[in-house]
Amino acid sequence: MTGLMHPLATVPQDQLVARAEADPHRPRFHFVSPAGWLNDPNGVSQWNGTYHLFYQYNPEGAFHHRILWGHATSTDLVTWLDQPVALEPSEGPDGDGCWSGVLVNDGGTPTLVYSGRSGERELPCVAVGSPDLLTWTKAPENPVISAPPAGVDVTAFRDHCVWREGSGWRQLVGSGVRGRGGTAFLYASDDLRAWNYVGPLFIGDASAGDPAATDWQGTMWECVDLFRAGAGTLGDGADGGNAQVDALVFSAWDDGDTRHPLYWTGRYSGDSFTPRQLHRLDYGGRYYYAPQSFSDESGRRVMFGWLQEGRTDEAMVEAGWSGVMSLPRVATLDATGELVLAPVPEIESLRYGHVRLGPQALGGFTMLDGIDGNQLDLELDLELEPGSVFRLGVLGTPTGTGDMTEETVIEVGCQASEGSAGSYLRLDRTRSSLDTSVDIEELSGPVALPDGGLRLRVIVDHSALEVFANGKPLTARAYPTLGGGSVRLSATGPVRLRQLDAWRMEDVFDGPRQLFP
Ligand code: DQQ
Repeated sequence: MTGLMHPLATVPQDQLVARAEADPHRPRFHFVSPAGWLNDPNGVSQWNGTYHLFYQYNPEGAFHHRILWGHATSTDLVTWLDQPVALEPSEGPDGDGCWSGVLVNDGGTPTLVYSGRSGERELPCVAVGSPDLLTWTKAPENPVISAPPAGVDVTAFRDHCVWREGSGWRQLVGSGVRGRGGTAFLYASDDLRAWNYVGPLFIGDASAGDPAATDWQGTMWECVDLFRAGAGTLGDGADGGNAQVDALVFSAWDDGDTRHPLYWTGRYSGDSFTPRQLHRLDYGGRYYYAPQSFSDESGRRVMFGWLQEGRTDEAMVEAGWSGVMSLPRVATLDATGELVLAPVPEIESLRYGHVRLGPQALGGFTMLDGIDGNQLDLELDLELEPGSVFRLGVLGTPTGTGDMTEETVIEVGCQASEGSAGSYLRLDRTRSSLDTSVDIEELSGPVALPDGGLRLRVIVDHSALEVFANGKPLTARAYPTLGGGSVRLSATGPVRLRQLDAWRMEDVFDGPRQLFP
């Protein structure tokens, strides 16, 4: 621990875990840090069968400062075991923080590439792990790249994507070219220590579109993540749907503002990426930030993201914890060349207390009897007629008159006719909480409803909410004050519920956790 305590470290460290555990908003089947602050997923991987989740961690309190790498392992992607802190700042290039990075297999040696922070400077560093990945030794060569590319005025320079290519290594470092847009700089190396600058993978255009738009590219790209997404279309129809599609995922950042995760589809070849289409990765924007993915031993592309808080900095500090890791998601490519996201099926092992409803027509409010609470997994199969709207209220507190004092509403609307506004998914949090200090901004995005068909998955874990509508995710946070967990359905216009399956979900942590396990 640092000798000097941060002014926000107002909760004594020995009380942080108990404080965090007592918070009704704390998720029980999503990964959260033992207490204190959590942000980006790092070094996500599977090594000899075991899944590793490292994360940006401040055990001093629920604020972003002097970041370490927390570490947890899992054999099933469901339950997690806390492991000792993997990386901690030390005198040198990471003296002020061990920021985001990745894990690679260097000929059998687990190796981390991360951003060391010293003052305002962030530079790539390397650490080598013991065979069990529990102890890490920093490379004497750190920083392994001594400065951003010469002659380029960069907005920032951090976060890494590293892969084996041919007989060498390649690395992307997230950045932005001032006055132009976000970018990822490409480097090559034989040994992960000496890197040659290749060039920008490509440079985004920050002047394209409205900076307030939900798909604005930002002035810097954080947490760049390049991977082969599968065979599909690059969008021009000329490829017959059989083109190799690569995805470049990044988190659009601007001047300290974490905006939203986006991805380009296109083709990585040679030393550059030819972008074809830009998409939103999650309609929750900053509530699913800094995602990182890996290919697991079965070949699935598994992705984690950071669910930021929607409450004030003071409320986080008071709560003793901040930040939730998303459930791991599998990413696949659909026929239109867009990513489809779904929680890994392993999560279903937490389900109990099954209730089924349908088939039936929906109209006014239908309460979901037999299932309520704030740890739920709901699967709905619906059919919407053009112009109709379906609503699912969760985390509701009944008043006794049929109304809800608090309620978080997921809404899906079906396009009325050709040429009218398209079908959409929307989250209405205006009545989520009586606490007026929490964020209630509306979140939404387009969703295709072929023949009116909608597969909706809604996962509620206290303040964490993950919604998937025909594979389009919307992640958010909600902070009801009354503790209600009612669920109800309603529709305007003809909506048919083919089937609803609902389950309660088990906790994944038992027993008290430790800040430093
Ligand atoms: N958070 C990290 C950075 C990254 C940002 C610092 C994204 O490495 O750019 O904790 O949330």
